[in-house]
Formats: sequence, structure tokens, C-alpha cells
Amino acid sequence: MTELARFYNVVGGQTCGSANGGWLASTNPYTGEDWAEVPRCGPDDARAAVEAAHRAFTKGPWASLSATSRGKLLRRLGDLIARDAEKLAAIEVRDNGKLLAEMAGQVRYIPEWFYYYGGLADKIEGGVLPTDKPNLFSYTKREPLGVVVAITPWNSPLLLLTWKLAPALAAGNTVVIKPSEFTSCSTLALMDLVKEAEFPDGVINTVTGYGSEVGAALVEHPLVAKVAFTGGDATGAAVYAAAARGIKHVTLELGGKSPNIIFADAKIDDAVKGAISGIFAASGQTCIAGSRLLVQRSVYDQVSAKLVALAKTARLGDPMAETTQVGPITTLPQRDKVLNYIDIARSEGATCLLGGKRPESPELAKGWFVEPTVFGDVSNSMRIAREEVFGPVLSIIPFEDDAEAIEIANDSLYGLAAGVWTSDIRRAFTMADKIRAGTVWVNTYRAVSFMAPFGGTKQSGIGRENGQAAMDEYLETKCVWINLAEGVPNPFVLR
Ligand code: TXE
Repeated sequence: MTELARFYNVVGGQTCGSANGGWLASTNPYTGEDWAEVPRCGPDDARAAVEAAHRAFTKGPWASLSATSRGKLLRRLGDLIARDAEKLAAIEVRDNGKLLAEMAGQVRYIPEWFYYYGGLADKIEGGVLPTDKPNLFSYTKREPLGVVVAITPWNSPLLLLTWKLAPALAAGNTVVIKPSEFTSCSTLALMDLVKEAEFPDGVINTVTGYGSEVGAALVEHPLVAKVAFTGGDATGAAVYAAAARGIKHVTLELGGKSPNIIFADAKIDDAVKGAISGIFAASGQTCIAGSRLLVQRSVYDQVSAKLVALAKTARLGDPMAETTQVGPITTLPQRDKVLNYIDIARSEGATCLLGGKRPESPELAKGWFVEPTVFGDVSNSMRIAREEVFGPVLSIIPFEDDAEAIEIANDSLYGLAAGVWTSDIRRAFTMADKIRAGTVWVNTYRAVSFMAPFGGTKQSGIGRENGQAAMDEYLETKCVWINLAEGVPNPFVLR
């Protein structure tokens, strides 16, 4: 048996395992073999990490650091990530199964978040208020919240962590990171760079392990001011309820069942490519997956045929190989969940136009692959159209006209993202207005940026990440009143 690579947590600047000495294996989804291990932490580790973060927030050098110096630290971390992009990408590919072709670009892009929020760190401004009260002067300050717990999922560990870490630090908070138990390695590798950037001890801490063993203890800790969570909706609801008991701030980025809508007037070949990238990129394991493809009935057969023909050419294989287009599913439970939804779709009467099973090639036998799968004749009431599959499974739903497209698009518990493919500018604006989603793409799909606010409506979540909007999620406003007059008026009435 080959020896497993070991990754460690960092708490209060100290490299550490878990209090109980336990370890948790991380499996490579392409080989099905364990390749690394991370500490299996519990409530004692959670407590120690929150206390370290709280000390750093209240007593350490971080609290008195100028905002400009804070920004410089963020930018330095960005530079180090850029320097080590290849190494971080390779770790994440082994741990998560995402394509190297995608990860290489993603890790090279991540520094932009640290540059952008590093730049914003010293542009956090309060205001002087106009007043209706003579002799009272008032102004506002925008202050950090305190200890932020960042809970991240397995589908894009470093990117989704960055969306939380960069604005939380820019605002002056301290952070405890709890990565997914399936994919903790790239986050722990990042901690080497945090040390090299010389962040003060305790400003960024990690605790790895299961959600039930360590995640819940973090959320419940009374010294935690905010929980920033990305994950499934059931866990999100549990985290929200636990945070509510302690009156904590939350942002929740949960799932989606995003409509990708092709009108007959669209450039059909572009739209088909957009549909493919919406569902088969990252093997469909993205919250923004365009898993409901709404197609105007007059072009339904044409779009379905072209889409199946193109999807059929997708090359499944080793995520490290440049030629691979579709990698494995990241976790075994998730692979089984996807296969189960395929059975459900069949039993509900959807027509399987492509895929629908594990690939037969012996080269892929050890990996957790599911073939790119397309279902036609899907009705929006079927479970396959209502529940998040989080895999390479597309449902095609026909519609007649704009009104029906809007009705179907909005008939969902979720509201994360949507795509619209049309050549009619008025239709583009109308659809962007009428669709309830945090993001609407027109004639493109899957564009995200550090500059552009991202988040969900309805059960897709609460709050926004990215852009200047994210800074508001990590700050609160204090109002200061200063009496400029001599003496205190009647103490028994409101001033
Ligand atoms: O996610 P969980 P799972 C969806 C997708 C997937 C489903 C389940 O549909 O099939 O969620 O995935 C931590 N207190 N998404 O079960 O449980 C956990 O350890 C505190 C959508 O893997 O939501 C991990 O770090 N933390 C999604 C994180 O929560 C807890 C991305 C997310 O895990 C906890 C991933 C608890 N009680 C899955 N229980 C997206 N929005 O992109 C678990 N965790």
C-alpha cells in the first residue's frame, strides 16, 4: 500500500492534528483509492479554533493593523497563490476529480479576489449624518463582525473558500475554515501560503472533519459572529436554524435547478454549446448547473438532436489529462445519488436520449463516473425537474411562448441562476426582469467574476458573495452620537 500524504490544520498559528488523534482519508475519485489524510476533528478542536480566532480579533495585532496593511496582506496572499497555482490545482484535481484543464485556469484566477478585496480593505467608509437635532453630531462607522466560520463544500473547494475568505478578511474579521470532509487538502495546502504571507496568528484557522462532528460545534459556538456557508439545502437549513439560536449573521449559498432557456430565434449552435457547458462542465457538480433546458417547441427536435450529437463526443477520462472533457463525480455517495435520480427520471416517464448509466470502458471502471445523460419529454412537475441532482444529467422541457417559459422557469423552489438564448434584445431584457434568480446570463452561461455579486433567491440562499455587495455581508454599521451642547436636557424624554 502506498503511503498517504498527510495534511495538517493550523489553529492560532500552530500546525496541528486533531485533539483525539484521529485521521480521515481523502479518496481520489478517478482511481477510487485513498491518497491523503487530514485530521478528523471534533468539538474540542472547534472550540480551540474559535477561541484562537476570537483572541486574534480582540487582542492580537490584527485588530490594530491599518486597513491598508490588511489590504497588502491580502494582495501578498494573492501573489503566493499565483506562484503556486499549478501545485494547488494538482492537489485539487487529485482530491476532487475536477479537470486540470479547468482547475489550472481557476487557481490562476483566484488571486484576483485577493487583489480586488485587498484594494477594498481601505475603502470601507462611514458617513457624517445630517441631523434634525440641534447640538448633536452623528456619524457612522462600518466595523467587522468578529469571528467568521466559513463552511465550504467539495465541488470547488478553493474557489468557494476564496469567495468568503477574501471579503471577510478585507473587512477585518478573523476566520475559521471548515472544508468539506471529502476535499480538505487544497485548503490545508493554502495554509502554508497564509503563513508565508505572514498573517498574524489566529487570523485564519482550519478545522477538518465531518459536519456533524466539527461543523455543528463551530456554528453553535457563542463566540462566532457569522457563518458563511455553501452546500446543500438541507444542511443549509440546519446551519441557518443553529445560527438563529445564537442570533448570528449568515450567508447561505445553496443549490439550484437553474433554467437555461433556448428561444427559436437564438443562434442554435451557440445555444447548444451553452447548454452543454451549463450541465456537463465539472460533471454537472455546480450550484449554477443549467439542469433544466427549456426549449421552444418549434426548435425542440432540432436542439435535442444537436445537443445529443455534441454531448456524445464528450471524452470521459483521467482529469489530469488535457484531452479529458468530463471527469468523475467527486464522492461515492454523490455518484450513487446521481444514478438514483436517473432511475427516478425513467420511472417518471422521461425519455433517456443519451447516457443514463456508468460508462463501460475498463479504463474508467475504478473511477466514480456517470455518462453525460440527457432526458427528453420532461415535465416540470417531475422530480428530475424539481430536485437538485448535482451531476451530468440534463432535463429538456418544451415550452410554447415567452409567458410559458417564464412560468416554468419560476416554478421552482430555487432561484440561483438562469440562461436565456435569443437574438431579440427586448426579449432579453424582459426575461432578465421576469426570471427570479440571483444571476441571469443572456447568450452565455457560467460567467462569474470577483466583481459581480452572486447568490440566490428563494431556497437558493441568502446574501451575496463577490463584488462590493459581499463586503456588506461582513460588516455592520455603528452610529456614534456626540453631544456638542453643555448640559443634559430633560432625562425623562427621548432626545
Ligand atoms: O453537502 P453538505 P453534501 C448539494 C448537492 C449535493 C448535496 C449534498 O445537491 O448532492 O448538496 O452534498 C458541512 N453543521 N450541494 O452532503 O452536507 C460539510 O461537512 C455545519 C450543493 O456533501 O451541505 C461540508 O463542509 N456544517 C452545493 C459542508 O457542510 C455541516 C455544493 C457542505 O456539505 C453540517 C455541495 C452541520 N450540521 C453540495 N453538516 C452548492 N451550493 O454548490 C455538514 N456540514
